[in-house]
This record gives sequence, structure tokens and C-alpha cells, in this order.
Amino acid sequence: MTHCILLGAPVDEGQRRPGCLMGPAAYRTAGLTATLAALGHSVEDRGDVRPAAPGTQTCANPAVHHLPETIAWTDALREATAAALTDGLPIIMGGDHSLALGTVAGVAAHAARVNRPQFVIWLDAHSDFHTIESTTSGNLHGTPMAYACGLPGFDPMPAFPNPIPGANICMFGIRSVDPAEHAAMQPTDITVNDMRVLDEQGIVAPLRDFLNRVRTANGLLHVSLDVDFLDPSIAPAVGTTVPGGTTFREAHLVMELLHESGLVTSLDLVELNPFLDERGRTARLMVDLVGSLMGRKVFDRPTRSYG
Ligand code: HAR
Ligand code: MN
Ligand code: MN
Ligand code: MN
Repeated sequence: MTHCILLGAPVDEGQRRPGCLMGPAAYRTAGLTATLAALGHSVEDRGDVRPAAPGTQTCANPAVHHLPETIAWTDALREATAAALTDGLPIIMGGDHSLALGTVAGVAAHAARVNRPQFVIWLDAHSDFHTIESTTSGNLHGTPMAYACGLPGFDPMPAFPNPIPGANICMFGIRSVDPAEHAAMQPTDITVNDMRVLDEQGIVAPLRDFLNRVRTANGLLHVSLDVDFLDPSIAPAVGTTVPGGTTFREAHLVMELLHESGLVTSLDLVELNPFLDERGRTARLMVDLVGSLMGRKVFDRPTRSYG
């Protein structure tokens, strides 16, 4: 059984649809603690992370907004995530995806401390591979993957602790990539399982390949789950809906296989905007997906060689 540490990250500044700051309250209301406890885990809710007062950092790209606030969140979430990793499995309840600037940095700091490689599985419609210089929307929730890879173009930000090799990153569900992100990803070794790959191969084989790599390397595995990974028909509570997302069963299957792997060491839940939800259904689906990730199943069966 696992000691789960809940960290609220009511981050709203990385995009322009107010409401993600209600995410942590929605996960608590939807019963995240009870769901984990029912699976036999111990749960410690550390409350919401509080960033320091924002500084006065600026950048050359006039589109960018809320840069000092985002840097304050990054610092606070890096420290909170790294601290939680020494005690258990952090589950970061967002908040928009800019929170991953901090959480992934926190995992990287911890990975360096315990001398293990870091792996990331990015479940998202978007690659989030802009830099502060390349983003045209100015929404910094579109940047955390490029930051984690140590790309230039993040000057006002604290340097990423230990950039993650592209070979240690696997994206699933991708179906919206801007030209600058596409160009920036070209030279990397990131595995991009876009929706076309999932249509053709299903989700099991590509996931098994990646999990085998994590296990062979004795890596830490961070899961970043963006609500828009899911098809908007089942998960409407997100500001950036993109048609053609994963189905209910595809999403649960990913979680079930991740559980069977026993490799997951931290989790982000991001982009839930409860203000856009329909009677809490998206929040409840996200909590149910965490249930699958943490071991809920209909029947026990012998673990297969899925990685
Ligand atoms: N690429 C677009 C931009 O930078 C959209 C980014 C949307 N990102 C998220 N998180 N919703 O994945 O504005
Ligand atoms: Mn604002
Ligand atoms: Mn995202
Ligand atoms: Mn997204």
C-alpha cells in the first residue's frame, strides 16, 4: 500500500479561462481521499500550496502574461513536490498545466538526490512544448515540457534542475501541436504517441514499450494527466477542448496498466476547470481514473507482461 500525499495547486495564471483554481476543491468534493483510502492506501492532504509574493520578472515576448506569478508557483511547487517525494507518492491537484513547471522540477531535484533517472509520461491533447519566447498565446501552461527538457528560451525562470533526456519522455493523446512546438520537438528523442498512433496500434503496445524502458533503468516515473487527454464528450470541464481524444476505456486502461507496472512515483492532475463542468462529472471521472491508477479493478488477475 502506498502513502499518498495530496497537494492542492490552485494555479489559474497559466491560461485565460478563470476556474482552474477551483480544481483542488473539486477533487476533494469528488472524494479523492475516500477513493484512495478505500483501496487501502494511507492519505495525507497537505492542503493547498501557497506561493510567495510574485516578483518583478519580465521577458521579451509581449504575449506572455502572469510571468512573476508563474515563477512564484514554480518555486513553491518544486519545493513541495520534492519534499513530498521523500515521504510518499505526491498527487498534485491542479490547477492549470503551468503547475508542471514546478512539479516536474521537483521530481528532477528528487531524482538527482536519490541518483535515479527521471521519466515522464505526458497524457495530453497538447505537447506543451513552447518556450517563453516561442508562445504566441502567451499562456504558460503550454510550456512545461520544453522547460523540463532544458530548452533555451526560459531566461527569467530558475534553471531546470536536471534536464530530462527526450528518450525518457513519452506523450500520449497528442492532437494539437503548434508549428514552433513541432519544430522544437524535431531534434529530440521524445516518443510522441499522437492519436493516430493510438488509432492504429492501440494504447497497450506503445505504453508497454515505454514502461519496459522505465523498469530497465530503475527510473522514477512522473505521470502528468491533463483533462484534455480525454475526449471532450466525456470530460467537458476544460478550457482547451480538442475533439478526438481518448475514450473512457482507453483512459482507464492506461491507468490500470500503469498500476500493474508498479512504477509510478508521482502524479499531476491538471486543467480541470470546475466552472465549466456538468454536475461534477469531469471531476468524478478524474477521481475514478486515479482510482484505477492506484489499483481499483473489477477482478484480480495475474499480472501480465505489460511492462
Ligand atoms: N499550444 C497552445 C498554446 O500554447 C495550446 C496549449 C494548451 N495547453 C493546454 N495544456 N491546455 O495542454 O497556447
Ligand atoms: Mn489572472
Ligand atoms: Mn497540458
Ligand atoms: Mn492540454
